[in-house]
Amino acid sequence: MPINASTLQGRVIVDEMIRGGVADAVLCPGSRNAPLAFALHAADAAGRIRLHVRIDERAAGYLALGLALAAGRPVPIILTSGTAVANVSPAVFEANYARVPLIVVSANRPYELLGSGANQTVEQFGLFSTQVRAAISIGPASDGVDTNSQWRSAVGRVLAAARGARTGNAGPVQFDIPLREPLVPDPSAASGDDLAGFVGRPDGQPWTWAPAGRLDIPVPVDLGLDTVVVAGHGAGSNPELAGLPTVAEPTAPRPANPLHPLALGGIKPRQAIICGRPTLHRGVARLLADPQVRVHAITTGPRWPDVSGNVYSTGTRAEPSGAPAGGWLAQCAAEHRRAVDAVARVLAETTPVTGLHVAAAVGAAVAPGSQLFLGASNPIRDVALAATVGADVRVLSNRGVAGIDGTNSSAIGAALAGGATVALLGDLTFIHDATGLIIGPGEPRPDDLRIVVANDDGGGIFGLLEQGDPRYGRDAYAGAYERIFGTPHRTDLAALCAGMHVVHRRLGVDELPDGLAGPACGVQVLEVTTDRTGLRDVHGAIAAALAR
Ligand SMILES: Cc1ncc(C[n+]2csc(CCOP(=O)(O)OP(=O)(O)O)c2C)c(N)n1
Ligand SMILES: [Mg+2]
Repeated sequence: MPINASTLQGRVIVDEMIRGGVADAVLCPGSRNAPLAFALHAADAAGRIRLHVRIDERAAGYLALGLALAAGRPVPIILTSGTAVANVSPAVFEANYARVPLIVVSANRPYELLGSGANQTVEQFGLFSTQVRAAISIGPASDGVDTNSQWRSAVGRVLAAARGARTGNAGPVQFDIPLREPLVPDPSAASGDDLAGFVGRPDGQPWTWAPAGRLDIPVPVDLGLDTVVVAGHGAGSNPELAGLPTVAEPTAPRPANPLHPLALGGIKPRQAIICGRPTLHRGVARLLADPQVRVHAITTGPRWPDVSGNVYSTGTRAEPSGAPAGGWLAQCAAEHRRAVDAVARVLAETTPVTGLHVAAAVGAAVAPGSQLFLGASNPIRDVALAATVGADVRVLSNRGVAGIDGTNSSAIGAALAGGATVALLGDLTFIHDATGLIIGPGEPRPDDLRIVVANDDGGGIFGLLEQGDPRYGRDAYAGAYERIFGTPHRTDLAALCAGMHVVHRRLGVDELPDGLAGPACGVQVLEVTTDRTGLRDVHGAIAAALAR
């Protein structure tokens, strides 16, 4: 009995993705995507791919993102039609701006049903608009028509676009596949890997070999000017700049010559070299906006950041001339020390435990060789300000659009692909992705993921922004601040974790070193109670200590 067309299409697409380098795939249940689901299950059983099944598409999208981020290879997420597709939008946005090869494989109704009122049928092809590198579709399979090379070459285009093979710009891709019924294999049809003659290239090769190229655009930079490097998210490695004082965000390569972000207030650079995309510090933003400062932007892809419109030159690599003055380097080193000491002194003198204390403890305790996944909002800022992270710890974070969503899922993906991982996140970030903690029986689970939640019962960051300034929000609109920005939730994290069969422990900040050193036991949540009411004062005290 011949294999029905949709079943064959599912098998060929999965086979070609594996040949093209896909090692993990995420699947959410549905009927329309059943041919792909069967094919993925068979490939997983044959040991050709690792399949992760999840219920919530938003969480699943972020799981795929975390897997792709840590593994550095494309990860497809396979979805049914309708709102399922819309639910991966957050992960697609993040993948776009963080340049992560996430492939949304959206099963569709045959296109002639669009607009007919057919159930669960929406205009989903092209839904992601400017957010994807490419939106690619293939026609529905038809019995007896040889479309093998069309399908396999389409998979090749999808993978090349996701990797940025021809652009230097990896990112998300939509692969929309209309599927006709029957959506299940005929019971008497041959085994799960029979391709009915729709075979790939010999020796497991991909149909189209498309190696990823690199952009190489040198720009001259005179290092004789007093220069700082600001290394942001997605910064490549720039050995030619290693000797320069560098304000590095936690996800940038660890600098040889670090400059604390608060040290910028005490120096007067003439030149700044942006590497990657800075996202965190207001002092950096002020420096880059200063018209007296010559700004170069060095990025690995086709885009470069220029928020204030002040960039003087841009390329993918600096071609240096001259050498930094010894006095300048000494001054930067001294300001760096002063800032590090001021933060440490103020934290030692502050009684309520803040996220800064937790970040310092986590940074010191992360085991060498493991990963640190940082949540948006204060945790990544706290690490930048108060923590020293070992050079052999790989730091990851969703800084593309800095959402507080999907972080548990991303950290789980990173741990599944990259091994032992500590995640540090805020309480709103944690509960926002509660469904991300659900890992069904039999699904691959991280061996060692410790999610540290700094729980200040709300959004502590707003206390540091204009909204939390006593002159505006906090006092002027009594009562409003806490409800509309603080957003306390009183969630019982222990009960939440219990419901999802996730180990939960409540620790004091001084117990974190032990909590992070103990033996691996799958996914654990380590909750530390923190205080956000005094956060603004702590930051004020650090600024005052530095001004002295
Ligand atoms: C999806 C999304 N919604 C809203 C925001 C705006 N936002 C930024 S930080 C923040 C509060 C985060 O609170 P929490 O995770 O507890 O960290 P904390 O600020 O307390 O350290 C919010 C709501 C966002 N970045 N992303
Ligand atoms: Mg919080």
